[in-house]
Amino acid sequence: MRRPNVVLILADDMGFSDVGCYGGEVQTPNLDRLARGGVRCSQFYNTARCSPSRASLLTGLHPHQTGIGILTNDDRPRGYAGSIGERCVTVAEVLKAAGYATCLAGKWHLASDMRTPNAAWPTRRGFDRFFGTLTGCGSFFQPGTLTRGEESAEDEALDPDFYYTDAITDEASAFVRDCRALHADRPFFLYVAYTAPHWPLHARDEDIAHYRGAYDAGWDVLRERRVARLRDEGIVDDAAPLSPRDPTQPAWDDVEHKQWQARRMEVYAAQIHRLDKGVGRILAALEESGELANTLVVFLSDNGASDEVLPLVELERFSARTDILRTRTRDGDPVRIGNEPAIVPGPEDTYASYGRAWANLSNTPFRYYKRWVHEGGIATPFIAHWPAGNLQQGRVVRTPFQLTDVLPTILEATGATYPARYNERDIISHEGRSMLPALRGEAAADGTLFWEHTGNAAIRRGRWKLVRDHPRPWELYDVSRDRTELHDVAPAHPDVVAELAREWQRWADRVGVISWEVTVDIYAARGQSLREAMG
Ligand SMILES: [Ca+2]
Repeated sequence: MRRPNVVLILADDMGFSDVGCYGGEVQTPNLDRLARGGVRCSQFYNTARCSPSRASLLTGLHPHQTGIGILTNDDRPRGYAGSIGERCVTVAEVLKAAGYATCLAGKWHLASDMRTPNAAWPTRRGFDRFFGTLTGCGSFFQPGTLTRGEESAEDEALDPDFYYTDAITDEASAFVRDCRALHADRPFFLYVAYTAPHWPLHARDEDIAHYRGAYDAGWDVLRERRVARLRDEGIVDDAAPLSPRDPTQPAWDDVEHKQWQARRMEVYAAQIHRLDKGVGRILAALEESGELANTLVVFLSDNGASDEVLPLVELERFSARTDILRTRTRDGDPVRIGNEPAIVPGPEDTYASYGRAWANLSNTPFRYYKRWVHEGGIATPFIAHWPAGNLQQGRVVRTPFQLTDVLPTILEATGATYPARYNERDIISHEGRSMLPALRGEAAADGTLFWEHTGNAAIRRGRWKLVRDHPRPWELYDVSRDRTELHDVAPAHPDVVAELAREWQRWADRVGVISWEVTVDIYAARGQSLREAMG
C-alpha cells in the first residue's frame, strides 16, 4: 500500500464541547462523519494557547523547547525567542524529506518577524506551498499579514465575497486536486489551520441566520444539555460531573440584553458551521481524487474556549506589532470595537468577542479557559480518520495524550524517519509517543503529561493531576473520579503533591521553562503592560 496522505485540521480557540460529535449544538455533519468513520479521543490535550500549541503540534516537542513559550514576542536574551527555532524540525520538514508534497493553508503564528521573510516562515520550515496569515488572529474579511508563498496576498481580500475560512478551504482543496494532477504517485501533507472561531465574531449572514434562536435557552440550560449528550456519546462519564456555572457570571434568567447575548453565540456557532462546511469540501476533494481511504485526517483545537475581552486601546497598541486590527472596513466605514449591546457582532464593521459565560458553555463540562491548564484550557476534541489504517470505527479512545504525541503518530503512519541532524544542526529528540496502537483499539499505557503556560502549570500521571492557577498554590485532583476538578485533595495528600511537584520541576528545568516572573520583568522594563504585550 502506498504511504498515506496526512491532513491535519486545526480549529482556533474552540472549546471541548462545541461540535456535534462532542455534545455541541453547532451542526457539524462533516466532522461528525469523520468521528463515525474514525475515532474520537476523550482525553486529548493541547497546551492552552495558540503559538505554543502550534509549535508543539508541528514538532513533537514541548513549546518551550522550540523557543515559543508564550506567543511570538521576541523576548531575548532573557525570555523566549518567540520564533520556531533551529534545533527542531516540523512535520512538514520531516515528510518533505520523505518525499511528500506539503502545504499550509491558514494561520502560522510561529514567527516573531511577520514583515520580512525569514527562517521561521512556513515556506522555510518545510511547506512547499503556503497561503494564509502569519499573525495570530484578525478580521475574517480583510486579514492582516495575508500571504501567498512569501508575498503579500492582502489584495486577494479585496474581493467583496472574500471570507477567510472559505479562502483557507479553497486553497486546501486546490492543493489536494493539484497533487493528483501534478504528481499522482506522491503522497502529501496538508496542514489546514483555520482561524475560526477565534475572535473577532465575524461570520457570513446566511450562517448567522441558520443559528437564529438556537441560543435563546441560555447558557445554563445549554450546559446541561451538552453534558447529557457527552454522556450519551460516551465521551464523559460520572467522573466528569458538570462544573457549576462560572461564579463570576450571571444566571441566564438574570441576564439583561438577552437578544444581544444570544447573538454573540449565534455568530460564534456560525464561524464553526462554516469551518465544518470547509472540512466537507476538503473531504470531497479527497474523495474525488480517490484518496480519502488512505488519508490520515486529524481534527483538533489549539486551546480551550477563550474568555478574552477586547479593550480598544490595548488592541491598538498590540496591533501595531501584530497587524490583528483593522479600524476601517474595505469600504472605508469605521470598525466598532468592543462587547456592548450597541455593537451587534457578525459583520465586517464590528470587532467583538463572545465573553466568559459563553466560553463557559463551550468548555462544558470543565472549568477555566484558554491560557489556563485546568481542563477547560487544554481539553480538546480530537478526531482521527483513516479507513485504510484500521482505526476502529466510531470508537472513543480514553488513553490520555497531548500534542507532543501527534508527530510520532504521523511518523508511524507514514514510515518517515525523525532526523538526529537536519540542515547541519543537531535536532532535539521528540517528546511524544505514537497514538496509533491506542487509536486502533490496542492496549496502551497512560504516559505522564506536562504543561506550563504563563506560570500556570500541571502534571498528569495515573489518576492524579497536579495543577496550578499561578500564583496560587498547587491543587491536586483525582481525575479518575473528578475530571472536572471540583474537589482539591491536595491537603489530604501532601506526599503526592510534593512528589509530582518535584517531577514537574525536573521537567520544567529540562525543557527550558522560563519563569513567568522573568517575563513579567522583561515587559515591565520595556514599559509594556502585560495585557498589551499579550494581546
Ligand atoms: Ca488559539
